[in-house]
This record gives sequence, C-alpha cells and structure tokens, in this order.
Amino acid sequence: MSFPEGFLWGAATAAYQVEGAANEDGRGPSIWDTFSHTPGRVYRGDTGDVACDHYHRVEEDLDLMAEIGLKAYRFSVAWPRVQPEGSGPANQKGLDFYRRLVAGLRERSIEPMLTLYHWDLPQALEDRGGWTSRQTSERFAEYAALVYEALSDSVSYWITLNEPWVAAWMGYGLGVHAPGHRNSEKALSATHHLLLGHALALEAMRSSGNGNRLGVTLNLSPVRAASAETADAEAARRVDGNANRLYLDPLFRGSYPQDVLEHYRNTSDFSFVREGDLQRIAAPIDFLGVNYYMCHTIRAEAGGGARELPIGMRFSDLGAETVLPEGVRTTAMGWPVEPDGLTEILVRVKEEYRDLPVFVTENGCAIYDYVDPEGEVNDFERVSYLREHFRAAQAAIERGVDLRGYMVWSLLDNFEWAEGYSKRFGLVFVDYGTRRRIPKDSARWYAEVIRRGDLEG
Ligand code: GBH
Repeated sequence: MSFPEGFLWGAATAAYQVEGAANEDGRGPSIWDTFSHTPGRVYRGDTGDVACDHYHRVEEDLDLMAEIGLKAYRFSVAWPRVQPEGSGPANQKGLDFYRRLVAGLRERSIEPMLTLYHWDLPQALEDRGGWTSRQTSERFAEYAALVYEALSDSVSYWITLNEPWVAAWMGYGLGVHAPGHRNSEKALSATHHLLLGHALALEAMRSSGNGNRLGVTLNLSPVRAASAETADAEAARRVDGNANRLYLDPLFRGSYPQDVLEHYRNTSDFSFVREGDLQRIAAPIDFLGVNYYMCHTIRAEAGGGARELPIGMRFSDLGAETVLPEGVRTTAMGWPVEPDGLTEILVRVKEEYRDLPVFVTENGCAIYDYVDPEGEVNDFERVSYLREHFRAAQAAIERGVDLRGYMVWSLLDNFEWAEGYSKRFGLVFVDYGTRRRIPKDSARWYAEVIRRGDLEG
C-alpha cells in the first residue's frame, strides 16, 4: 500500500540546534545561550554559538533538501532573533533570515512548516519569571503576531509550540534543560502558561483571518505497565497522566485530568489557572503535530534502582521509573525502539480525543555515525528504524488516522540539547570541524522512498 497522494514527506530542525550566529544581526540571548554557557549543564560544555552554521549556509542546506526531494521542511523561528528582549517591535534583520529561508523553500517547491517556539525563550523574559509567569503567555502572542504578519502569505502550516511537556518538565521540573529549575510547582505553572500562550497566539493569528492551518506539536508516548501488578499499573497511569493527558485533555476537552490535579494537590494550588483559560486552550486546532520517539514501560519506583537510568526517565514525583522491556533494541540515546507505539498513539488520539489531520512532526534516532574510509556514512540502523516507523505510520493510516505528513528528525546532525554534539540524529552528517555536510546512506534511502511514494524495495 502506498501513502496518500500529496503526503508531505519532510525533515525537521530547530533554530537553536542548527543556526549558530548567536550574536549576529541583533539576536538577543535566549535561555539556551545562558544554560549552555553555564559549566556543567551541557555535555562537554558544547553550546549553540556556531552549531551547524545553518544561518550562513542556508542556501547549501536548501540544496540538500532539494537533493533528497523533501516535500516539506519543518523549522523553528528563534524568538530572540525577532524580539531580542522578548517584547517590542520586530528586529527586521531577524525576520529577513526566515523570509529568505521560506523563499528558498518555495523556489524548490518544498512546503514550509513553521514552529514558533522550540524552547529558545528570550533570556529577558526568563529574568521576569519565564513560563511561570502569565506575562510570558501574553508576550508569546505578541511575538506570534509579528511573525505571522511577516510570513502568513508564504507559510501555510503554523505550529505554536514544540513539546510543551519538555519545555515545562525538563526545563522547570527536572532541571536538565534550560532554564534549569528543579521544581514541580514551577513545571505545572509553566505547563499552564505554555498552553495559554498557545491559545493566545492562536487567537492572534486567527484574527488576521486567512486560510492557513494552525496547530501545536506534542511529544506523545504510549505508557505500558511493566507487569500485571496493581502498583505498576497505577504508576503507569500516573506517568500517562503527566506525559500525555496533561496536554491532550486541556487541548481537546478543555479540562485538566482529575487524577493529575489530585496527584499534585500538595504541590500546587493551581491558582494560576484562571476562569476562562481552559475554554480558550481548547479552541479548535486545524491539525495536531505528534513527535514520537518511544514508549514508556513503567514500574512503581523500587528505590535503590537496579541500574542508572537517564535522569528524564525517573519521572520525579510520580513514584515511577522506566524499565527496558525484554528483547527491545535501544538507540544511542538509550531509548527503546518500539515502532508499534507510533501506530498506537496515533490511533489513541483519533479514538479518545479527536479525528483531525495529524502530522508526525518528528521521528528519528541517534546512532553512533562515523565517516568510513570511503567518505561514506553507512547508517543502516537508521534506515531500518525509519522503515519500521514508516510502516507503523502506514498501519495508522489503514486504521483511519488522517495522517498528512511525516517529518524525519533531523535533516542535519545538530546540537542535541543537554547531550551537545555527542548525539547524531541527522540524515546528513555534519563534520563539526569544517561544518561540511555529508549525506548519509539514510538520506539516499529516504530520497528513494519519497520518489516512489512507497516502502517497497
Ligand atoms: C525532541 O524531543 C525535540 O523536539 C528535538 O529538539 C530533539 O532534538 C529530539 O527530540 C531528539 O531528542 O523524558 O527522558 O524520560 C524529544 C524529547 C524524548 C522527551 C523522549 C521525552 C522520553 C524520555 N522527548 N523523552 S525521558
């Protein structure tokens, strides 16, 4: 079976991970500049100062996209390029970069998909409370309006937020991402203000009235209990509440899940949730973006755990921990490879929440890529990973999911947040000494899939 006609095969990146040029053309500092320049926060002290130098190599990167035959490209706009201080009039030089990028995409018939927020909050706003402040939601809507005014004629797909769970919990709860707070009350308040920011931005963009499609991207993971024990099932339900329902319920049902509110009743009084907020958050979206990487297999926290787990997987405050299911492969991130979870989560959104157009806005894997003596990158593991996940997407389509496109994470190897440059997700290898780009075998394989429109061969 083939993918639907017009299916948007694409690849994704995010501003801070690829652009570099951190101090050019009026860009202000973001929380990720501050965080990455704080010793001990990012592996080996890596920063996004130069990254892939995409800001200066955008023409070359556009040509690479065309070579692969991408039908779509998902990128994010750096808020601190547009508003160096997080408020006030637009910095035209910042907007110009994205105007050039979008024009280059259009020339090559590649559909742009724009994300307004992929975690690079202007530092000036963090200094006033960041996402724990309601003001930030309002500033975000103003920023969205500026970008929309500049690009709504040339960009049809708009994503307000990338992964509010990660921004809130990894940034404000677990402290492993910028701004590095470790406080669940802050993570809950950040969650609400991110969702409110999404709502206000959507209102601002809708009010200029044109036919563009507006949505939001969530990272979603099926959650499975590690055993039939009641304690494990309860722990799995808590993780599902925190990771999935805390975002899906307000967006599609206009309410926070009762069990999650109950779980955190001693952590927060939720006074940041004001009358009318949830109704606004539940305003209809035109599509949902789903970033899928893995399932969570959960057991009740054992205490004195048998092995070290990556910090994010401890799900602080949930009395739960992740286990690696028997016989499951892992990627270089240590994440389990579970393609059927993609089918499951897409079907769940349709059956439990809403049957709406969906995009896989990210999926991909890190492996230990290297350039062989022939100058090639033979990433057959990435090819199998992608093939299996494309099949899982196909299975979801067969089960009635209205899947419109698939963005592979990522076009390029890039700054992998707390892991710095040590983890490579790209279809294209980046030599960080010279910034030379080398398309991997997976890029050629993907080009073939796109050309043929099916997975055979
Ligand atoms: C995406 O995040 C990001 O959007 C992208 O910028 C990034 O480069 C890419 O993935 C690869 O990391 O919470 O640690 O228990 C994905 C983030 C990964 C968060 C899986 C939840 C579950 C493991 N998600 N993670 S953990």
